[in-house]
Amino acid sequence: MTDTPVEESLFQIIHCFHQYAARQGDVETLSLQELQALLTDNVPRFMDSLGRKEPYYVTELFRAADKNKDNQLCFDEFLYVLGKLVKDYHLQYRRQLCARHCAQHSLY
Ligand SMILES: [Ca+2]
Repeated sequence: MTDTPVEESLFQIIHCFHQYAARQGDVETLSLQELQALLTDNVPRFMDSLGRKEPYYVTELFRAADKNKDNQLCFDEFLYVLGKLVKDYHLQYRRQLCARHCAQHSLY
């Protein structure tokens, strides 16, 4: 059975988490440096908006996601970051839909 596009995307996200988690230290968790690299390499659109390239942004995001304060993000904690990513891309999707609708109906 072939994966659906959504299943494929979910596997890609999980693979991406493990690929970066394996770079140093505990292979099941992300350090701050690993999270920084994961975001910079894989979600440039997210990082380009709202000054997220500032070092403090990823540090704050890491701190907020690290619920047990062990200075590492396990996969469950990473879901907090993923939630932020999905919300951001959903917003961009809605903006694009709106822009397309306005262009089709000559609303500019
Ligand atoms: Ca943690």
